[in-house]
Amino acid sequence: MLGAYLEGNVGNWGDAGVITAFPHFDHHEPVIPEPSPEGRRRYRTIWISDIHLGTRGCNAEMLIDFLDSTDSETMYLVGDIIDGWRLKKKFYWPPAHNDIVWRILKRAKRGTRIVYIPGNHDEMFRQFSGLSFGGVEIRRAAFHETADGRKLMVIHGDEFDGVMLAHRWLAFVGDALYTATMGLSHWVNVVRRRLGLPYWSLSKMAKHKVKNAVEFIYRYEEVVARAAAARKVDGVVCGHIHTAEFRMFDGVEYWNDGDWVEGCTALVEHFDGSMEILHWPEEMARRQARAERALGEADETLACAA
Ligand SMILES: [Mn+2]
Repeated sequence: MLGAYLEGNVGNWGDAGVITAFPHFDHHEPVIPEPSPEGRRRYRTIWISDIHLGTRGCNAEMLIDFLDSTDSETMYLVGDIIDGWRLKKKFYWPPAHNDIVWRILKRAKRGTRIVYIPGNHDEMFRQFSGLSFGGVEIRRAAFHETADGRKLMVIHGDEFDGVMLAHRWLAFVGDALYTATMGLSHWVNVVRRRLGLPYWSLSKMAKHKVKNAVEFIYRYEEVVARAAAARKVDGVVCGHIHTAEFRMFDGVEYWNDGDWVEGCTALVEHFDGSMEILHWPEEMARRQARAERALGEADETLACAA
């Protein structure tokens, strides 16, 4: 079903919300060739979310590197995989985005259990909950049992936007607005001075709002963890707010797998049930450093031999 995009049916899909074609991915080859799956780091479980395929923000190359370096028995796609909202407005689909869909379907074919929990940006797929396409199970939510027997609820996380609505916009107040506000502050004070009014710090107010955004994230994490506790699970895995994190709230684990727009993070479960957040840019940098070191050592050996 994801493939419907790739066959030029996006117009139909976007307008009617109906998928009309299911192309055969077997006949396609990725633009970025996939290396042999041998030698990949194996995990029991991988959680990734907030990929936002179909937007410029998506860090496709880094995600491809991640997918080509890891493998797992189960993989959860925790929502906002495809950005239907943005695609409806403007079609953007570079070959690398195809490659990601290709790799996910290929994994399913190789035997990885893939569970896709649509988020709010790909909510059009929620209507297919309970169905399976190309080996990808679509679910509204999932319950995952770790190797050491903890029960985790897996959801995208936008379910709590309603509860948080009052402060929702604050989460999106970032540095850009803060910087703009600083500029504006100058002109506001020019006018105020002319009117004989005292100095007023707009940036101070903005700073307060950004601090609220930080508080918002913390509050969000707590709300999600409490909802998990109410369902008598040991923890929750979600995405949505693009902030990879682990926290404990009264003995309930809160895990957020982050995103592939800024942070480029994934959550993994090792075979003993322990969990870890992987920061892929750092993993790539470490690998690069190792390769350079190995190259340096090889040069030295050559120099000694000569
Ligand atoms: Mn979301």
